[in-house]
Amino acid sequence: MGLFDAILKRFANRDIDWDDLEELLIGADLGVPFSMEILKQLRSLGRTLKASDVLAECRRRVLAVFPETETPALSPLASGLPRVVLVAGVNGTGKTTSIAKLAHLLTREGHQVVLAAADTFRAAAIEQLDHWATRIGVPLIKTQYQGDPSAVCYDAYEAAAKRGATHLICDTAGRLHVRSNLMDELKKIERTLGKRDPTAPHDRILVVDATTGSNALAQAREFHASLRLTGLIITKLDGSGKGGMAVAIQQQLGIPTLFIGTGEGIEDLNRFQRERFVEDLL
Ligand SMILES: Nc1nc2c(ncn2[C@@H]2O[C@H](COP(=O)(O)OP(=O)(O)OP(=O)(O)O)[C@@H](O)[C@H]2O)c(=O)[nH]1
Ligand SMILES: [Mg+2]
Repeated sequence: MGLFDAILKRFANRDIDWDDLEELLIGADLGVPFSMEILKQLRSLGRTLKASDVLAECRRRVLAVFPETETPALSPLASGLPRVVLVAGVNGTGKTTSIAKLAHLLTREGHQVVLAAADTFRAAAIEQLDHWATRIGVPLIKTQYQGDPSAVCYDAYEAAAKRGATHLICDTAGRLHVRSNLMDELKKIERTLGKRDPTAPHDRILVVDATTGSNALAQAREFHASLRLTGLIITKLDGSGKGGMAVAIQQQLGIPTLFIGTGEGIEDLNRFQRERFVEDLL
């Protein structure tokens, strides 16, 4: 049940109860500050509100959080050099799968993608990405299990540049945002890529799982402190999570959601469209 249905159901035949409404807004992962703002705004109207007043205000407010964007995310660089996309996140959020879907999406749009298997930490991770790369027909640069992730990215950049690829997407091992040694490894990858192109990595994307609720905000905050994130992929929106964290993360950290994942299949990734997203969220 979406937030709108919940509000309609609860306040259909009675006046708005502010505590109830606060609980619903926060329960939708919109974030405390944002929920408080909406409540304050509604209260300031100073009259008896109907559920429809609340819905209209929520829709207006949520839409306004997301900036209008002119250029699509991950457009090829004007220089013709590979656009380097570093993908990170906690364990199991859907990084590797999302990278495969993203490579497929970009390929379908006519771009040339190279993948780097920089998760050398988990033995099966390289195989997993290799399998996807073969299936979608994009080159994968890899090393042996427990190899140096930075070295893989460096080599992958060479390969991507040589092929004239438009995009290099680097998969990384899942890591807990509270483990500083693992966060340092990401920074090392970043520095290594910067040796080949001082403007790389151009995108530092965090993958969050929609079903983790408000913990996604904590993850974003920590990864942002280390990596200065440029965007978000929200996965598993086919599950119970509605993606309210996109609002909280955009509003509190200024990080835009770029893509959303809605399944385990290769086609199940879409560019973020704010109107559509808000409709689904509410
Ligand atoms: N339902 C659903 N499942 C997804 C989605 N994205 C990924 N998954 C599943 O989530 C599981 C983990 O996906 P991975 O891509 O391996 O996640 P990861 O972040 O690379 O995991 P680690 O490398 O171990 O940190 C797999 O079973 C995927 O099929 C999605 O959008 N919807
Ligand atoms: Mg992975």
